[in-house]
Amino acid sequence: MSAAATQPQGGPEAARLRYDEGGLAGRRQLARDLSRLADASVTEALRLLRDEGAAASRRIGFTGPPGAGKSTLIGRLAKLRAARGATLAIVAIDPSSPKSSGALLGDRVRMDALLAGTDIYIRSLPSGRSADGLSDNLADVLAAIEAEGFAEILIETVGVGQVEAGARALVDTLVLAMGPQSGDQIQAMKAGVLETADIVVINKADLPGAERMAQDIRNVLERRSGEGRRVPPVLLTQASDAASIEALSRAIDEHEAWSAVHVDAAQAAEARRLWHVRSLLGRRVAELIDALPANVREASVAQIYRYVANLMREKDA
Ligand SMILES: Nc1nc2c(ncn2[C@@H]2O[C@H](COP(=O)(O)OP(=O)(O)O)[C@@H](O)[C@H]2O)c(=O)[nH]1
Ligand SMILES: [Mg+2]
Repeated sequence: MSAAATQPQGGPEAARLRYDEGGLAGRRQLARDLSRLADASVTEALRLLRDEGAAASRRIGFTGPPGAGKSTLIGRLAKLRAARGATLAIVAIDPSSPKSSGALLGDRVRMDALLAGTDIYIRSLPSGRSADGLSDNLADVLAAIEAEGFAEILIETVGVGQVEAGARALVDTLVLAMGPQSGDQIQAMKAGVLETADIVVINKADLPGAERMAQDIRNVLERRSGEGRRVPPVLLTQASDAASIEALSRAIDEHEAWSAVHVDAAQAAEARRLWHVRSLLGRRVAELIDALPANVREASVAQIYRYVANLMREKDA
């Protein structure tokens, strides 16, 4: 068989084949690509991009305040879903500055221990200079992992109310995880994250106040639900309670099934591509502005704008 004939053409089955064929070599290549992406210029990132023809991975995002138990939940969910045969990658965005990366390291050590012996790919990303708690190059990284043919990508982001609406386009299912502390709850309701979440999780159900908080949130969500709008389920989870993790996993599957009927896949894919382009352009403009010569920096706003627009036309078009 020719090499071309063995190239899978898309669809989840093909993705799995491709992943299996890639095996360890594929993983090593992916690790190299991701390391290169970590400090790639936009031009390099575009060169590394392999978004054409890749089957889409199911992307499940987890957001919520630090300490809510996102890493713990993701680790357990990943283990559960991998056991069903899904090829899985985890992307964890590091909220900390380089100085305090101890927290991330702790996460990684715990997650690695939990997932030892499984086939799950884990990658951490620094949140970079973006203010929204997302990594600058998250879209690039997700595209690279997707091109490797993983069936699912679990993404841990931080912060409540910081994931901007556009970035919502990067994931298929967004899980908001909180602990039973009322501070988180009030913050979440203010920030309107409840509206963007597909599933709400009150983790640490073993702690006091969890049940009450879940009920409060259900009330808020039901009051806000409009005609024909989906009301996100509110689940109670506890890391040590396997049944609660299974229930969360089922809720994710149910959201996928709901989306298959109610979400226009082509439109969602388009929104995702456009968000990616927007992210690349934002970084590209920042690169050009950072490198402006001194004499241009002193010019007026409109002049600098035209200068940068011209640079882009010359160098990028
Ligand atoms: N009591 C209790 N603690 C939990 C539970 N899930 C996670 N934790 C603990 O909460 C802390 C923060 O968890 P972590 O997963 O790192 O939270 P993240 O910052 O949201 O990723 C860790 O010490 C976990 O062991 C739970 O269900 N109950
Ligand atoms: Mg974490």
